[in-house]
Amino acid sequence: MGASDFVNLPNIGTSVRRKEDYRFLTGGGQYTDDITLANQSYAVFVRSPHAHANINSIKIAAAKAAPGVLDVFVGEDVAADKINGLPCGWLITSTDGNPMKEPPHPILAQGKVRYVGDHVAMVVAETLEQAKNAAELVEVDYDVLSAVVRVTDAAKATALHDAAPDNHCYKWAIGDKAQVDAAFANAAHVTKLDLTNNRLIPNAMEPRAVIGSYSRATEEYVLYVSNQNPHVERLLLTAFVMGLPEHKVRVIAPDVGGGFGSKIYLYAEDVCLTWASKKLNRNIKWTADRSESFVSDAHGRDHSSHAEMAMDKDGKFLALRVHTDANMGAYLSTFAPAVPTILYATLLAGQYTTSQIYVEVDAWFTNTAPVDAYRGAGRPEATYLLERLVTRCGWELGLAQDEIRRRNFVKDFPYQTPVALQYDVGDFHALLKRGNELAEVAGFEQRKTASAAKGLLRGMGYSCYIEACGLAPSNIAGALGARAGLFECGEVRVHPTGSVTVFTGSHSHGQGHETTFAQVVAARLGISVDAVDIVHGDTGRVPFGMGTYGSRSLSVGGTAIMKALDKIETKAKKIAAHLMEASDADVEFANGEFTIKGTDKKVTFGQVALTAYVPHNYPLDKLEPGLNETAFYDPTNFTFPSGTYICEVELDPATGVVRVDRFTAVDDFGNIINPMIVEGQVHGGLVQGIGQALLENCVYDPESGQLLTGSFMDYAMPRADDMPNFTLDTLCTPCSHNPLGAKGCGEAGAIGSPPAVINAVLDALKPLGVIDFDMPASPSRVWEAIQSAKH
Ligand code: MCN
Repeated sequence: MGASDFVNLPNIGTSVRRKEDYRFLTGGGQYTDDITLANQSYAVFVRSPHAHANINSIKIAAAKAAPGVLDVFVGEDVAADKINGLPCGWLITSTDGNPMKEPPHPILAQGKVRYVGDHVAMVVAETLEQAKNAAELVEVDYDVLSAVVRVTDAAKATALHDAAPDNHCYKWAIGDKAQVDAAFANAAHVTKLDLTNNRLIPNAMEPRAVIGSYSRATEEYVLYVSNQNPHVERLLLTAFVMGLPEHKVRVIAPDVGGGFGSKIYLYAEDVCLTWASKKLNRNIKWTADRSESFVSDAHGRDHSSHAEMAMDKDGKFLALRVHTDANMGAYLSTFAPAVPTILYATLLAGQYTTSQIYVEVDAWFTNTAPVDAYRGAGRPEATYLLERLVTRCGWELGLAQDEIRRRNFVKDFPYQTPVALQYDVGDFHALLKRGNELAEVAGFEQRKTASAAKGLLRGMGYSCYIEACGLAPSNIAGALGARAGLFECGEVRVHPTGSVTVFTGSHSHGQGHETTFAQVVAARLGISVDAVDIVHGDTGRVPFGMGTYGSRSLSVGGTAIMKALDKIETKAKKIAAHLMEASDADVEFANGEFTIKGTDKKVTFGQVALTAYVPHNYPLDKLEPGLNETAFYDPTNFTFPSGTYICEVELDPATGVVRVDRFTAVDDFGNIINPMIVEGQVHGGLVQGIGQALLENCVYDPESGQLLTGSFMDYAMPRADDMPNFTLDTLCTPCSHNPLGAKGCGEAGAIGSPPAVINAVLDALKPLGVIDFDMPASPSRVWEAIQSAKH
């Protein structure tokens, strides 16, 4: 079925209420920490208080003797059982001929700690209280070493790893440097900008949690874990770390209270608890407290970049040159190398026809928590850089923010960028036009005058983003050097009474798949949404899956389900043909009914389902009973959502307080299954993006390497009263290569919004002489910028 037929089916494009919400709103959700297994014990981790130190000794005798303690483990215990370090590095290949440095990432530290929060020992006791008390008795003798936290200082700092004496991890580049340099040499105007993309701490509402369980009877492990991709977690755990046969490990990711990318990797705690559950023959639970989450969840962003745009005299972009230093933290996290490379540099063409682009990335180790994917992963960093630079180009040439963009938009599709991606569809002019209308741009000057009358400044900022999601086409990822393919799996099981259970490799941790995937199935089969259940998050029930990240679930996971439905329809037509004594080729299926063209014969989907399992006069020699199909789907391209975001801020120059007064977002997500859920996704993304731009900032002390923003007292999360009422709209150019015509929507808000906010802040501050500013635009930082511009 093609996208144009699909979109006209009942239930598609309808704001069906979320099926999962009754469970969540009535306290019926079951998160990992809600699960209590028989004979359950509790783990507590002893973590490094230092950013960088050699470990002289660890004394555990007193802790072992403490009441209720089952055992205390250190790095040597794990190593003695031949447990490998966490997997890293295999996603990309460096491009300068020097192999990427992939130093070991031990499950528990061995001889050295490299960031505050690094795992030193694990205490397991009968109760959580006892485990906590015993952890206090573990004595670690450290020799403190000097620490480095900023990428810009990394090259000259004390080495974290023997394998990387200058703390350099890898170099990666894309584009033709010689051609870019030549274009710069002939440019009428060059705009330059230095930018920092601030480090963020993910802070999902549910902290990470794990239960390790082992059965001596079946020799099987079960790992309950708050995770976004249980099959990948199992693969990494068994094949890369523990050397276990995969079929002996079941990973269950039950209800998960948000992940935002921070729960796609295998963490040390997951391995420790799985390993120790067999050693102690006990079920063991660990749940991070909020302070632990701050220091030990993988962080996001943390780029330092220099960008230059070469233009002709009319502001037409000729070439873009970017150098980025990316902070990888103390160890290379599992998916981290892909973030500042294939997910970042390939997006730097943006919505524009810049014909030459060269991007060079250096990745560095520092004494900070490992950095990995966080909502958008690389794409917010690319969009922030490009959209800040484009606004600056406009200022320097005296062109309005929308005009400089309009002059450079891609108009013809498909469009091949100079940095690997091929955009299939889009209409950037239409998005900008609609954005300008909804944002009431014509009335801006009047609003600015009204603000001025109150002693306030007003500014307006644009961001026209495009992102690549629906990760991933394995062929494109492979061509970019990725050493792993990606696809998704869906199984559709039709029951005899015509209800349906779908097993999907996608994992919902807030995105509403139990509703939207059910809408897709109900629409195709002509049954009610309530007759469809979606099962996810359990390697024991779902055949296989690559999980949820990169806004891929609908376009990749949903399409896998569509492919399984194609097979269901083909087989169901055969059964219907048998029932109606006709040829398969003459059977048509629509609205839950099978008919024979030109006759009044018909059978319902329910009749066919029953016949599949309770065959009567069934042609068993020609047709198997049952109606249960599985499909795997690997797309041929990414999907490319795009949008125009326009932010208007009001700023008090006396206090530096910035208030977002208006925010308009017009997105193109292709065909939409559930507008209400999509709107919710956009709201969430916008709040995260505006949070990064105004409030959130992870700060390590540059001398000691201590995390200074280690609680919500110091790390400012966005709250409802920091946000305006958003003005939202969507336009649609259907994705050309999936049968849903859908593009991803889960990250767009976080990708597109930060530059819109900072461009607005700078627009307001420009009259005071402030022309550059790094996120977050917190009151003290804005006030300081105003003061320094005065002197
Ligand atoms: N959808 C739709 N029509 C479209 C596109 C999507 O109806 N054209 C629906 C989908 O069916 C799905 C939801 O919108 O119910 C999001 O779909 P999609 O864009 O495919 O994104 P994913 O489901 O793959 O979610 C991943 C994305 C990412 S990468 C992050 S990070 C993120 C996000 O989703 N983390 C989240 N949104 C989150 N929302 C919550 N509540 N919690 C998180 O951790």
